[in-house]
Amino acid sequence: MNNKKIWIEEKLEIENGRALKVRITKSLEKIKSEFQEIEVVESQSFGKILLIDGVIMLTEADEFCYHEMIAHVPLCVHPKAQKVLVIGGGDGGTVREILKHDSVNEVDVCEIDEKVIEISKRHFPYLADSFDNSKVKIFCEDGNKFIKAHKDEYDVIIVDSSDPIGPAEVLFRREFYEAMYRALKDDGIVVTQAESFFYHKKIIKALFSFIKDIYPISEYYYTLVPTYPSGVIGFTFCSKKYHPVNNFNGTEALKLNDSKYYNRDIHKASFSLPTFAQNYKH
Ligand code: SPD
Repeated sequence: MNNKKIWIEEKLEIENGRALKVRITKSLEKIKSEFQEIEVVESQSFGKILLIDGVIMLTEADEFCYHEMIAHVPLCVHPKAQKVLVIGGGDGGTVREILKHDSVNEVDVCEIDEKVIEISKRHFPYLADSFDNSKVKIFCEDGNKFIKAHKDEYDVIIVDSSDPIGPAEVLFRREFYEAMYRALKDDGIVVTQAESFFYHKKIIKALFSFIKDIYPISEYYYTLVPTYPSGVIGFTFCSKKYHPVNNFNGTEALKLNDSKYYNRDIHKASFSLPTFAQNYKH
């Protein structure tokens, strides 16, 4: 992106001819890592924006809608999550939310691209400073390889990935979900970024075609993020024991007193899908 360009236009194969356009005012930094192109721009209405390969990862204005929901939903269902793994999440927003749960005493972060962490520390310290917490251990490794080396270890695994193109493609495959199952303790929960029910029916259906064979409980929930394609993004909820609504008593949720999106009602409501999307997980 150069300084003459005034719009970000996200055009992705998976968006099927649709694009999101955001007016930018300044290019702040752009680097090419071993894996991808990483950019930070200033925008007219959404504050700073982090892009990877031209795709919006987060904006300052609405990142909380995503990070609160990917972290608090599993951590308010699990009765005592102590050890948590984040795969991806190099901006630090998901870790910031996980650290709000007192039961958590270790957060391992497996981010393939150390440059994402570096650039986030420079431009989004209110997210990436979470990596300096003594409970956090960072592994700059391939998540697909990392997960195979861990067994019966995690209470909660959160996959905060980009889209299934490029380095994250492998994170949408059956073998990766099987490996996460083995890395979980007996009552563990996995939550993964799983795209929009408006635009990505094929991706969601493909995920559930194998998730439901692997995990006794598999559900889909969503959040609203204006700067993601269609304004909606969802998550898989894969669990060995706890159901996200039936085993949710709200006690942990009540302790979160600075959330801007997440609350007990949103937790339950986010699992209620529009009629057209209800069969995507069958
Ligand atoms: N279509 C873009 C989806 C990106 C989801 N992950 C963003 C990372 C924010 N921590």
